[in-house]
Amino acid sequence: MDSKQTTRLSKFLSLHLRHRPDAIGLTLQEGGWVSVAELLAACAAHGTPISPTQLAEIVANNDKKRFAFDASGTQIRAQQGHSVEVNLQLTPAVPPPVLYHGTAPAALPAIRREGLQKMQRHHVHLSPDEETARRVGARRGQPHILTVDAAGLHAGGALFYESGNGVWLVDAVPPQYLGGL
Ligand code: HQG
Repeated sequence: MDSKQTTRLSKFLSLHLRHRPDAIGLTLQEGGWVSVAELLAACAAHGTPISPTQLAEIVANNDKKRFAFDASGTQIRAQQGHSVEVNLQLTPAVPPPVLYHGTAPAALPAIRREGLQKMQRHHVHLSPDEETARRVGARRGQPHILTVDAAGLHAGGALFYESGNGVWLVDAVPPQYLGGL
C-alpha cells in the first residue's frame, strides 16, 4: 500500500471505530471492540474494501498506533479518541509528574477561564513529551504548548488513564494546574 492509501484507510477506520460505527452498521462492544470479520465486511459493504493483510499493516505501522487487536486477533478497537459513548476499561494509573498539551493560541482565552475541557472527546488528551504535544497542536496551526502539573492534579484526586498508545487521559485540567497560559 502506498502512504496515501494507508492514510485514507486509517482515516476511514478512525471515523467508524471512534465516531460513527452506526454509519456502516457497526455497534461497538464493551471496551470499544468490534469483530474484525464484521468490520471488514462492513467496510466492503460501504465502498471501502480492506483486506486482512492491509488491516494488519495499518494496525502495525500506524504512526500513532491508533488501533489495536485483542490478544486473539479477532477483535479490533481504536485505542483512544472516541466521541461515541464507550468504556475503554482502562485502569487508573499514576501519571508522570508533568504532562504536555499542544493547543492553538486562539483557544487560550477560554482555556485560561475554564482549563482544559474534553470538548467532543471522552477525555482531555495529554502528551508525555513536549515534542508530541507540539505535533498535536500543529494540527491547528502554530502550536502553543501548555504544561500540566499532573502530579498535583493526581494528588488532588483526579483519575488518569494511559491509553495503549501512550496518550494520557483525564477528565479535565483546571487552570491552576496549567503552566504556560
Ligand atoms: C482545545 C489526535 C477552548 C484543545 C491528536 C484542542 C491527539 C479548548 C481542542 C488527540 C478548551 C480539542 C487529541 C477550552 C481544550 N476552550 N478550547 N476550555 N479545552 N480545548 O482534537 O488534544 O490523530 O478533541 O486544546 O494527535 O487536540 O485523532 O483534542 O485544541 O492525540 O489520533 O480543544 O487527537 O490524534 O481538540 O487531540 P481534540 P486534541 P488522532
